[in-house]
Amino acid sequence: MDVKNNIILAMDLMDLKEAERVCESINEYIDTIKIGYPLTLAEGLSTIGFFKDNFDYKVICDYKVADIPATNEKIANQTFDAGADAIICHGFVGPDSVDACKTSAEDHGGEVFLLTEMSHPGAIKFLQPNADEIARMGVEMGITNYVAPSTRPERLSEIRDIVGKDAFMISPGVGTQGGDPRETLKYSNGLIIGRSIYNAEDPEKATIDIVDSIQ
Ligand code: NUP
Repeated sequence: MDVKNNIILAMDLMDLKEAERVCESINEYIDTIKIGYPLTLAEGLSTIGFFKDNFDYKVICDYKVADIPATNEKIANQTFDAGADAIICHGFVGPDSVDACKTSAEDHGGEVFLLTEMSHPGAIKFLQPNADEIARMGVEMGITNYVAPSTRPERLSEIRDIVGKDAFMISPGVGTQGGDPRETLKYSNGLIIGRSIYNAEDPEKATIDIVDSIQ
């Protein structure tokens, strides 16, 4: 996936009109948006089509799919049928569950991102001890897109070593959660940024500042 300015907007505002206003103000700097449960549950699955039709964005659905294969397949099919370009799935549920999302993505000409380790402090307890294994599973399964935490550059580096230089890795945790954009891009291909942009007094200025800081 090609991401303009290496920035993916994490749009977790839950009012579509407000989300639209933010997107209008920063439209010239981004071409990829990530939506998750907050906006989807508030405004519906049709938000995917809204961003595609009105902004021509690539839409990554952060549904962290983590169920049995049969249910993962249903979730992923719904997501791609609604127009998503990619879906994020959890790895801890194991290869069969991940494969259901991967197969759905392939059937729809979409992409799957495998979530390895998460960016929040609590991820250290259960996810971090297994994240390398999750990444290795992804490699064995032929997965080429990964999500890994910008809040822990040393872990980003280790996960990059596992998935290899050609894998496409995107990283949440930039800004509000403490991750540094420049440091993150030493290992990662894209920054997932939400609150630092959409909660900023001036989202356009916040975006320009980030773009300038990574030049
Ligand atoms: O490990 C993860 N951490 C994380 O923050 C995996 C995620 N998908 N996210 C998501 O990235 C989170 O749900 C939010 O949508 C975004 C980060 O937003 P912010 O901290 O920049 O506001």
